[in-house]
Amino acid sequence: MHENIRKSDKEVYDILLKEEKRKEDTLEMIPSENHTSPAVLEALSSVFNDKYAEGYPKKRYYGGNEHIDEVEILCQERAKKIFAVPFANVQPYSGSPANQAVYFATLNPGEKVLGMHLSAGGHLTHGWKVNFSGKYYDSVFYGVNERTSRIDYEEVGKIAKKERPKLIFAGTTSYPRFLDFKKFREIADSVGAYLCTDVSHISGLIVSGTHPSPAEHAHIITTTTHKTLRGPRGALIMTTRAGIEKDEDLPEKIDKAVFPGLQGGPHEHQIAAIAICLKEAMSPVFKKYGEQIVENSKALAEGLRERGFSLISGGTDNHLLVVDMRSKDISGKETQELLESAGIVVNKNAIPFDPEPPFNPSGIRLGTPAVTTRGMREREMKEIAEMIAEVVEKKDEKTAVEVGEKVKKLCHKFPLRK
Ligand code: DSN
Repeated sequence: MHENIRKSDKEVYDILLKEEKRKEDTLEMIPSENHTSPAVLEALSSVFNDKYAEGYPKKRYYGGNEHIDEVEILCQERAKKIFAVPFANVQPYSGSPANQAVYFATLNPGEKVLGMHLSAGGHLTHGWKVNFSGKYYDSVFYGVNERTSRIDYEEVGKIAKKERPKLIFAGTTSYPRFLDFKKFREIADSVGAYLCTDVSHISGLIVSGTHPSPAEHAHIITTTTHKTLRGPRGALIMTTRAGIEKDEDLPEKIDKAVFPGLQGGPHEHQIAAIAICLKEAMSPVFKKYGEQIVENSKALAEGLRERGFSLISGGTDNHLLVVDMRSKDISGKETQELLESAGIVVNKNAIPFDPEPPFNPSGIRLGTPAVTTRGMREREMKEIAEMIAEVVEKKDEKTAVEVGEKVKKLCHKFPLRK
């Protein structure tokens, strides 16, 4: 493996082998990460990398793009089919630029956007004040209900009526419950706003039928392609039929916002890899994978609850859990560090209404997409819940290292390279 890298750059080769070993030997439980297929990784290192292709298929600024056009059109067609939408731009480099392009297409600087507050589970690009979206646009927020930790749609409606945003983002990074896209659309319609659903975290669940689709409700859909969708790093921006009914120029505005508004040459190796991941996601095997992600998430939730952990909103409908570590008298940061010593990779995370600062928040976020890719099921989730409990209850490095041996054994039963 990697013979060319080994011959040409031993330093990078050695680091790469260490990263491969780290992945092989640890449980990846960050909900936004996954293990991509060899086909996706091969496409990323293919000759598609070499080509400049500013513009769009059949309208490029450089020659020699006949095959690049073929692969980009194939990717667009697959995206439209799998998400049941009439238009897709497959060029965004990643999720943040995809959302930035949505702002360019729908708002003028200074106009108002309503998004979910970061501390309640939203994303930086949904209006956070230190992000471009909060600096160059007038951002206001909705959160979750303090008692239930769930979105209170009536409250979101009231905020929308008071603030009258021109764009509403419905999308989350650490919200364990279904999103009600129909209700979001009613709210958007009540103030004449565009509704953009950023489904980056859940797009793999949507295409496998385990989370309701936004296709009938949103005007615009954005998603990264490397989370539950299990593809390369990258993103898609799609407009729905409703989006085009609201604004027939929306597809053109989005294309122009991506190029030349925001980006230069598209990463065609990334686009080829997205095309491959979309084909993989159309298979019955992927449907089962999506179902198993959610089954595993529920099993992990049950295992943790049985061991006395407090879960934000009481449980999960999707691929992730947010755990309030105050239930075990330990901070999110300390939990992350101890679990990492045991080979369980998680991220510290704010909980709704967190009294602690973001660098040392009260919670952690756990997700099942990557361990499900390894083939693990409910039984292993119960085992993982036990191991997490052992580490955080004992709170010492020695236990963490001992549990680390069990983690390694479990990982080796479910190898990444089969
Ligand atoms: N960084 C991503 C996540 O971990 O959820 C969001 O962009």
